[in-house]
Amino acid sequence: MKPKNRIEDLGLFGAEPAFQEPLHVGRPNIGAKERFLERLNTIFDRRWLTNDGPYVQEFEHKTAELTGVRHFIATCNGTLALELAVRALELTGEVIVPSFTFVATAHALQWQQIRPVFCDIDPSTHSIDPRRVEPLITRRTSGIVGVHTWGKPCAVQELSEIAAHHKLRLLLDAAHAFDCSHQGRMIGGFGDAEVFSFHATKFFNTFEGGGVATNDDELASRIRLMRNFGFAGYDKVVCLGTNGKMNEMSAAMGLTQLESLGDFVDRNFQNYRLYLQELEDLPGFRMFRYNENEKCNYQYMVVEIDDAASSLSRDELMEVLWAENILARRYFYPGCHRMEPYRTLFPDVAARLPETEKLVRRVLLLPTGTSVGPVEIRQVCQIIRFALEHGNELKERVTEQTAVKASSTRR
Ligand code: T4K
Repeated sequence: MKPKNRIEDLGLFGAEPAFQEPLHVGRPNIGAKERFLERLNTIFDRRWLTNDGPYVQEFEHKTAELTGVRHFIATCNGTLALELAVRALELTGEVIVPSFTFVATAHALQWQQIRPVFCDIDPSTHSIDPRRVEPLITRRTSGIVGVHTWGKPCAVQELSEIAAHHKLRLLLDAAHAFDCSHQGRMIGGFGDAEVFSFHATKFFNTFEGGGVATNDDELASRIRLMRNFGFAGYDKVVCLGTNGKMNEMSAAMGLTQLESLGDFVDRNFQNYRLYLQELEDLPGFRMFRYNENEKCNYQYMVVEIDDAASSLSRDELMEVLWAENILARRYFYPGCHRMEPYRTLFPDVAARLPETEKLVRRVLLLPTGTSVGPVEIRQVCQIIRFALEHGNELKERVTEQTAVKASSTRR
């Protein structure tokens, strides 16, 4: 990999991209492949593929232990886990939720005819701002959903107090926060229940998968029933349910990945530190910081670009990076409230989400995880630094290029 030291070295102007293979945000962590394959063989030998099999039970036991909860119910994905928790908690009417989240958080509510009432975020944490929750509570409100964005715990104390005071349920979307802690307690045991995602792109994956963690015995048994069509035994259905089961292959992947968790965190942490060291002094750049005194998976490398102080906007920089095969992402652009069906259902809601509106235009996620190391990160950072140091020149060149293209099309 050669450094890009001249404008004409950039992929944006037709040069070879810095990376032959795309550098993704969310390239899966794999772990010990041989251990997984051994487990796969065991699955075939046992001929037990799904429906609360031995690997799922072992996986639930281990994840309950790791998250410090009495019950961990494994599911086929995080979205289904959210839907099950919403239903089992008997949420109805309106639920307060941040708009700055993956759209699954809002969909899990709307899917069940519950109105997501979008709340603004605290710009310093990127999570729901508890100070803005109370004004949104109405007679129809039944709960609050907080999201531990990027794995950094949201304001669980404040949200718990508000929920208790107004007799509301508190559900936490912990999709990003597996193996993270808050004030020394593992994420999983806060609120009425917490929901994890084990999607391929997550720090810890089971191909597709998820789970609900809770200390509420009754809620846990309701979710277990609902996860399996409401069956309480052969031929006996006791409630409405769905198919939210995790299969044995996913659980085998989960058990294998649990054995490598420490390695995943170490790599992410080293990557995080290197990005900070390389980029934190850039004008207009704000690096999202984790609390290093807590357990954290460091899975998301998040920067904010303030175009008033930086020579390139977030989108301009992203274009430069994509042309180098560095597929940086702008999660959760444009915000749930600007996606359908919410955009049509609640056309005026953007006005009360100023911080969300600002953040979706600034945020950029850079590649990290076990498929990325110091060599790649130094190259990514060199390109970012070079592009920002030559931002004006770069924009002029793009304008010239566009003008040339336009005139040749006219001809
Ligand atoms: N709540 C929150 C706060 C969430 O962030 C999510 C999911 C959920 C709930 C719902 O949980 P799940 O139902 O998904 O378990 C991705 C993921 O698909 C999604 O799981 C995740 N959040 C979200 C933040 O990111 P996309 O549409 O950006 O991902 P995708 O699948 O295009 O993957 C990103 C990049 O990763 C790809 O460009 C290529 C690379 N990749 C992806 C896969 C699947 C690979 O290299 N290998 C792979 O196998 O949403």
